[in-house]
Amino acid sequence: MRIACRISPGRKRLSKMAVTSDIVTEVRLRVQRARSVAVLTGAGVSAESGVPTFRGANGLWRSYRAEQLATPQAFARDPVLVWRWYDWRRQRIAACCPNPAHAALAALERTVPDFLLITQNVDGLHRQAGSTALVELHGNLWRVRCTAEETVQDLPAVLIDTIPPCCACGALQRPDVVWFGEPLSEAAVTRASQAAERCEVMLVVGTSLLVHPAAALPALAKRRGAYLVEVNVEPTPVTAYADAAFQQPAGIVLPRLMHSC
Ligand code: BV8
Repeated sequence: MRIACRISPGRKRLSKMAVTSDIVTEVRLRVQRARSVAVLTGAGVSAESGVPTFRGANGLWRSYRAEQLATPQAFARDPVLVWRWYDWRRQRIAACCPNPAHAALAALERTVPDFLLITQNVDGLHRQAGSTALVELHGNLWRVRCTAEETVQDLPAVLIDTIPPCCACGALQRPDVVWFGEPLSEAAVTRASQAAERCEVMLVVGTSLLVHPAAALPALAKRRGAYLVEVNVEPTPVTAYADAAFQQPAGIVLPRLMHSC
């Protein structure tokens, strides 16, 4: 199997095949020997499960872009429209299963003493695959939050009785996700930043690194001396300074990188 990959500029350029087996072996050894590993994932890790990414060709819904609907202003203006988008996504995701990339990361967690999976995804597929050392930076669309009392509850039913759902107190319930312009949970950001600061290896999987503050985590890890591995089907701002960059689908590369971990 050919994995298109590049290696940090300081390394001698070997033949494509040698680099492929050489760099895969190096990444495997780094991960096996690491006491502390952090992983940052984005929508690309769920792409092979059939979940639309945000900025890919199918990142549209009724010609809206996510940034137009995933905001408090859009919800205040038209809660029914925003809920119809989330309902559409929940129904799409309900038909999707975790893919080998999710499974590889859930298995990796069991072999690393200090492991944290930091995801920007709200689809719940990492949890479904068995990941438990997990920070969902942007929330989870299978939970809802009361707009008056801030109480959070699971809403696993694929078909929602009434849209928009209401709390027992009578107030609207919103998806328990972080919208653009809203602050992330301080506890989640602290936990993610501390993991980035102390990890020996960071895997950056399936994210365009356009959304902050998550996008700043790989540079933080690199500054602290982490060995940075990117898995993405296209280049991103991290590719230039990653120690290893694999430009193939996560569902193919991650199981190979985790083999015999
Ligand atoms: C905040 C939940 C402050 C909702 C989401 C600094 C600089 C610039 C801008 C800002 C900044 N600081 C803050 C901002 C503003 C803003 C922001 O970052 N804007 C961007 C668009 C410029 N950030 C915020 O508003 C954040 N809040 O900072 O608050 C604050 C403080 C105090 C008081 C008030 C405010 C909140 C951001 C969270 C937004 N919510 N989601 C929902 O999902 O419904 S973000 C949304 O984008 C998703 O969570 C998604 O995961 C995330 C990031 O996108 P990606 O995951 O990377 O997905 P994308 O489609 O872009 O890319 C997919 C990648 O996968 C691609 O690279 C593709 O090549 C690759 N791929 C595809 N297939 C595969 C693959 N790779 C491997 N294998 C494959 N098979």
